Amino acid sequence: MSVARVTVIHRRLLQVRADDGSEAVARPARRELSIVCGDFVRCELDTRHGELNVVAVEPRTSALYRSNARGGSELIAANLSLLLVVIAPVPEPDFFVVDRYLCAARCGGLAAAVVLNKSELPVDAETERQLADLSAAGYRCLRVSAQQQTALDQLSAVLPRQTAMLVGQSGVGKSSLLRQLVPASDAPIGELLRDDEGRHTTTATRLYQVPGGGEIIDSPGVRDFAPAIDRLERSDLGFLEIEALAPQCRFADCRHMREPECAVRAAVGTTFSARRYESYRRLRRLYERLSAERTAAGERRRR
Ligand SMILES: Nc1nc2c(ncn2[C@@H]2O[C@H](COP(=O)(O)OP(=O)(O)OP(=O)(O)O)[C@@H](O)[C@H]2O)c(=O)[nH]1
Ligand SMILES: [Mg+2]
Ligand SMILES: [Zn+2]
Repeated sequence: MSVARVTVIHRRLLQVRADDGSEAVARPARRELSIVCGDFVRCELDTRHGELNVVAVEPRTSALYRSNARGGSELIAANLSLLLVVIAPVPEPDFFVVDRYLCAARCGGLAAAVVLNKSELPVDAETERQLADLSAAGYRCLRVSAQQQTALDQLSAVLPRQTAMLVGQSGVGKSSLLRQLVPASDAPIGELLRDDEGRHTTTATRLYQVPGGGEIIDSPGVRDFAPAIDRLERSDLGFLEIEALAPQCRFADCRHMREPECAVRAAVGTTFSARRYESYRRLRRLYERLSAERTAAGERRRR
């Protein structure tokens, strides 16, 4: 029995990498095993069929989860240490999605950074303002260009000893960055599909080894993202500004919505960006709606 790393999953077929770097195809031995990219799995050779079977998943050191539409948690990837939230001047960034990834990272025990790719293109004033607010809040922001190969050393400098994951909207250049960081990384045919306009788009979450050390995961582009609600820190939902301000609120269980003497609301427009606060309010409402739906679904099941 040996432990291997899951690099990619195609339906019920996994690709796993052994310590010596060799890759093999494996199959979960049981249906109930929930396995994602980045998992360490115990494998056994089924000598009858000559197949590798995954018999168990090792405990995860960290994980990235999202909420599905019913408020359930879905695991996206495991054993990560750094989330790289990629944006670009085009397509137009959705900073509410950026915030939610940053919250999921914070609450999942991962470091996070915002990466502005295509930085050789003009960056509009609104994007500049949002990046300045995120920097002021304590998030690391990098500016790179995969195409011009600008400042990629800043990105590769953070990768050794990390398992980083590239996330963000489709078309921001995640796979282009990956190809710069891992030159031998041609994603296998089938994982790159042409979309309606003939563009390549990534369809599988896959882990690669970075030549200079560390690992990096490329993932399909998203339109939206909601962190798993049961993983969010109740008081601040993962917002760094609120984490810092909340101890000064009058009530220990302040939700920073309508409560009196709320230090968070008092800081809005000065040290706490109004857009970030609006982002918090939207996530808070989503959190409460999904929590209520889950409670109702639980009660229906009990009846
Ligand atoms: N101008 C410019 N274009 C870039 C840069 N990096 C990537 N692109 C282009 O942006 C487009 C999308 O790049 P991808 O790397 O496929 O984007 P992605 O984020 O992987 O997209 P999905 O796989 O659909 O999520 C391609 O046409 C790239 O050539 C850059 O630094 N500057
Ligand atoms: Mg891609
Ligand atoms: Zn408060």
